[in-house]
Parts: sequence; C-alpha cells; structure tokens
Amino acid sequence: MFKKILIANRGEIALRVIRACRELGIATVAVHSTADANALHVRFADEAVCIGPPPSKESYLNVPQILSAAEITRADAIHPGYGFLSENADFAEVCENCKIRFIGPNPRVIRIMGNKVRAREAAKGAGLPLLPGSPGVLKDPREAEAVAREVGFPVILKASAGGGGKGMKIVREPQAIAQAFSTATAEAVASFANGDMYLERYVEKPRHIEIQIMADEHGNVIHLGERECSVQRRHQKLIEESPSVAVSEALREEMGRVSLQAMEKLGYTNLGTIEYLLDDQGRFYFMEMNTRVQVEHPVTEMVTGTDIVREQIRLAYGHRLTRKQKDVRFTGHAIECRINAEDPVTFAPSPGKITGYSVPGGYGVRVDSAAYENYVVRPHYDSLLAKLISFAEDRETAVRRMQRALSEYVIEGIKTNIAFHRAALADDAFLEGAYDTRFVERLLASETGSHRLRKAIEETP
Ligand code: MV4
Repeated sequence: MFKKILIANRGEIALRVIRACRELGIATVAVHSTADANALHVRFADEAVCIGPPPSKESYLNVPQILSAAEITRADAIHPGYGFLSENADFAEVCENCKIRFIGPNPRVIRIMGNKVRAREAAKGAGLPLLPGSPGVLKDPREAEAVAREVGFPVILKASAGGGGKGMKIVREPQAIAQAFSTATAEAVASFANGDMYLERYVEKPRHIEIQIMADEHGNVIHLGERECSVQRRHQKLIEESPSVAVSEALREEMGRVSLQAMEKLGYTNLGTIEYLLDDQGRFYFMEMNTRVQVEHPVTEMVTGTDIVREQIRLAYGHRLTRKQKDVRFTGHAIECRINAEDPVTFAPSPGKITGYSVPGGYGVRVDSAAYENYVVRPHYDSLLAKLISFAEDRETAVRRMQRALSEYVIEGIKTNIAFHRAALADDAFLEGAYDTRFVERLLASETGSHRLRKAIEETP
C-alpha cells in the first residue's frame, strides 16, 4: 500500500482523505496557504507544508510548489480531492512523470471528459444515450441554425470548455440562434479562452441524476446507484439524496448497466460519476462525467455501506474491487445539506469568525466539516462550511432526522444558509419528492417558501 499521501486540498475534503488514510495506516502530508495555517487539515495530518499566500492560484493551484512538497516529504501519491487540481489532466500527467501516483483516473480520460464535445463523442461511442444535437463543434451560426432546425426547438448551446453550467444559452426560436451563437462564443472565449460550442435539444424541467462508479485496473467496474442532485441554485448543489424518488429499481438497474458497459469500453479506472438528465418521461441522457471524488459522495456511502475514499485509494494503488455488482446492496435513505457560509436570502458569501459553534449529532446523523469555534472563514475559498448528512431506513425518517439536525446546528458570528435548508425541507414539493432543477427558484418565488425562509432566519439561534 502507499506509505505516504499528500493531500492537495483543504477544508472538509482534506480532512475526509486524512481520515481514510489514518484508518489505512498511511501517513499524510497536508499542504496549506498562509491563510490556512490554523486549519484542521494542517493539525490532523502527520506533516504540513506551507505552499504559498492565500490566493488559490499561488497555493492550492501552484503545481511546482505542490510537487516540491511531495518530493521533500517523499510522498508516493497525491490525493487531489475535488475542485482545485482534481480534474487537471496536465497535473495528473506531471505527477505520473515524477513517479508520484495521482489518485484518480488516468490523464487520458480526464482530458477527454474535460472537453464536453469530446466527452459527448466518447459517451456516444461507449453506448451512452445522448440527446439529439450537433455531432461535434459547431463551425458557424449557419451550422448552428441548421442543426437546431434538425433537432427541433428549444435547443441549448453549450461551451465545449464549460461544464457545470458555465457558458450555456437556451434558444427557443430559429430567429434567435445566430445571435445567441455569436454571443455565447464570445463569452466562451472570454471565460475559457476556447470558443468551441455545441448544441443539444433542451429538456425543460429535468432532474439531475448521477451514477457513482468505481473501477479497478483489472477490468472490473461496479456502480453504487444514483444520487439525486436537482436541488441547486446557479449550478451550485444545495441538497443531494440517495436513492432518488424518481428512480425505480428497474431504472436504477438500467442506468447502472449502461454506465458500467460504457466505463468498460472507455477503459475507465478509479472513481467516477456520470451525470444524467432525467426527463419527465423517465428517459435519461448523458450530460457530463466527473473524474474525481464528489462533494456529495457521503450519501452514497451511507446507503451502500462503502467508504468511497478508502476504496479510491486502494484502487489507485492497483488493488482489485472487493465486491461484484451483485454484492452491492442499497439500504435506507440518505440526505445531504450543504451548509455554506453565506446569506440565506441573497446567497452572498459571508466570511468571518465563528464565535459560537455546536454540531448536531445522534443516531443517523453525520457531519463532514473542518469548522470549529473561533475558526475564521476566509473569503479566498469556496463557502462550504459543512456537509450535514442524515440517514434512516426510509426517506420520511431521513427528512425528519435532517429537520431535527438542522434545528440543533448552532453557528454564530457568520451567516449561513441553514434557514434556507429548513425552508426547503418544509416544502411540499420536497417532501413529496416532486421536484426538479427549478425547485429552488420556485421555492424562493413562492409566498410560503419566502415566508418560511424569513421565519427560519428569525428563529435561528
Ligand atoms: C441541459 C439542460 C437541459 N437540456 N442540457 C446544467 C449544468 C450542465 N452540466 C448542463 N446543464 C443543463 N444541461 C439539455 N440538453 C439543463 C441543464 C441545467 C441543469 C442541469 C442539472 C442541474 C441543474 C440545472 C439547472 C439548469 C440547467
């Protein structure tokens, strides 16, 4: 097994990896910016190396500094967590060239999935269902219009270098396509230095369903079922759950089967998540693939009894999967609320010092967080403070447990979105599981939703 792993990340995910390493008997190296000198990942790792000033570009994205830290400490692998360098194919390649294992899939697949047009082509070749759309990159506004007329309106224009919702444009009539294509291309050039665009038929109120897969380097692949991630705002996920109310056992088997087949065809290894759009007819379509551990992996851990990060490390070392698909059992229900340091109404980040802190606990509650009393939330990084996870034998109990846990969580000194979660978990559409990707928008626009949010803010201890 690896002797020492460097964690090229911060916050709760760095801690999550350190915990898995400790249980595996692997030594850990934390890297940190000067702003994170007092962070828990620095305290809990066996060694720590300061790699630069607060801005991510100069610290957590600073490849030479991270590689020197790995070399000085003689780490034999790097875990990239999520965000930062986790989906950077060049970084994965440089690690391998330096004889340091990158804990993730190989650079080839990372590179393919990072380019949405190539990812779409690879998915098609591997047998995944796609929405009708352009075969490759659109050459000009005329081609965009021709393809759009062929697939039928509405369509959505997407930037090939985008992903996660950046650089998209919905077009509802033929007269608007040429202009939209030009604007979107210019925006993509400005944001990604790559103006390549493609288009697909637009699905009106889809659900975001993703399948977790794990693959070893000996040709074995399994899936751990789905996560429902439709509760999002501006492409930031807020609540995730597993299983999804919208996924029947038959649909899970079907989505799992085609996902496994595709991963086998691609020669995929390590952890991965295939994101699908699910339409109101129960049809699913490939959207994107994430080649890293995801924020919301705990809900899958709870319903499948799998330590996903431990498995990821074992797989990166070359170990075999310990289970066959038929041995994967789905038990109970898990929900995750992302607790962010932000204003519950405007969603604006709210950095500052946590002056009072008390964490929920008890049966069926898990908190993955790097926060503590007197911790200072920095403005330089994302605002995720904690992941609050409830799990229970069924969805209704998991929802009640989450409501109970939310009411116990005390975070003083900064604003958090706990009140938002309390309003969301009181909403009829959420309680019935009758929600899609427009849920947050509707909740905030509704009389009851905004009233509940105001009340929850007043009641926040
Ligand atoms: C779509 C779509 C509808 N039809 N593609 C958003 C993020 C990026 N991964 C792709 N996204 C979408 N692609 C087609 N053909 C709707 C979205 C979308 C969305 C998807 C998942 C979760 C939330 C969303 C919010 C708005 C739009």
